[in-house]
Amino acid sequence: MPSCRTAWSLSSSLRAPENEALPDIIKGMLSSHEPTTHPFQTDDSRLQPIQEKVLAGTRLDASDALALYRTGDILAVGWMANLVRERMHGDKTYFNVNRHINPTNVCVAACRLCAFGRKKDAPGAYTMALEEAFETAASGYSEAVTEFHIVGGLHPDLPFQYFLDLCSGLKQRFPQVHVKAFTMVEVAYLARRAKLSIRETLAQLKASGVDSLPGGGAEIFADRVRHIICDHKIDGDQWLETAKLAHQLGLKSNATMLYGHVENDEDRVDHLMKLRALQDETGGFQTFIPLAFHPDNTPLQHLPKTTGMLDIKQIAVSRLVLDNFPHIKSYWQMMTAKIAQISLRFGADDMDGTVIEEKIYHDAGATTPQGMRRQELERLIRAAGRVPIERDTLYRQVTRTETSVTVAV
Ligand code: V47
Repeated sequence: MPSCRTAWSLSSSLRAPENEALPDIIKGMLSSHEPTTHPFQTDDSRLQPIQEKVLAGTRLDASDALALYRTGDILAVGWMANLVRERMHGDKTYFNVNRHINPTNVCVAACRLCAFGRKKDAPGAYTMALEEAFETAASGYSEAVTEFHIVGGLHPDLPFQYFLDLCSGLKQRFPQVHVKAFTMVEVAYLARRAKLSIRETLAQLKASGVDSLPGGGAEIFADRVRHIICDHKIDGDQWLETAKLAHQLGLKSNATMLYGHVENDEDRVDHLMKLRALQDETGGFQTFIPLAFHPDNTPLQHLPKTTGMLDIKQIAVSRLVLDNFPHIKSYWQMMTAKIAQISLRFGADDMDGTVIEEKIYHDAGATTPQGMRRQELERLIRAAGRVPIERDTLYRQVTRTETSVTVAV
């Protein structure tokens, strides 16, 4: 076990690096917030060179990322991630008022990671008629939502037109609401079924009202892992290529990583590095969301659940490695509100939203509530010593009065 004890304190020359090493997308975000200046100590000498890089704003490499996963010193990793988080966002912590809509759970993929998908004739299979999806969109909390988050199964019979009509119908009825819809996996499947190129499929979705894409379906890019957890999905390269095409068409997207199943540290590092490389190219990712695997009711239910230690560490490593991603989200539905709140001091700057109705994690045994009110999200953020900022999907500040919702542009 490494035994060198190092005292960490920020000299003023290191505290405000010239930002030369930071990517352009991030430079504009650097906050005037004064980062933590108290000394910090670690017994793990592997973290010393990483600390120096973080202080200087130098990019971490794959071996640094591995060392971060392998250290037990979660406080040291968290301290560094928090420093980066405060450089970028100060105390600001984002959340949004959104509604999830899952139009169908019918899915041909039968991924071992999933408890949500059903075969067409299986008990519990459902597909919403368009009117039903519109009613779902309108139901729930009376507060005006700013985002519909739409994902579903890979349905073998629903025509592409259903998805175009779903988005254009939502835009007609709720013109002010941002439509964040369809994972890269769904887009690739729709393209195949409609016999269109992925670019043309994305262009038609955009024309019908899709404003951006969620980050799901990325799982873990490594083939070895994908063969075990989701062998009928597009592979990692196809996921990345679809994201690249979306970004080229001007559609922002998020990216996820499903962790805590059969992947190892190297697989996680590989996943982060591939996302970072694509972001260098396109700048189209807004937010990274690590998703903890929930094994209940899946074919992998013999696997243990993730621990709090891994959940927090995953947030912190993501913040440190993905230096070109503006935001790291701790999705409270998946992490629990308590862990998500703590993660706001370990690198996360976003907690996601009100959600209202969540199916994917609850089918897999999640015990979190289905939704959370805006006031409760704000309370959790304030109790973490942070400043809650309601945002829209594009991270513009939302201001509410009794009668209006205004987005700063
Ligand atoms: O792609 C499925 C994951 C994802 C399980 O972009 C599971 O803002 C854990 O991507 N245990 C869908 N995870 C959810 C998603 C998401 C969530 C919140 C915000 C955003 C965003 C995106 O859920 C799937 C898959 O990776 N998933 N089953 C499971 N048993």
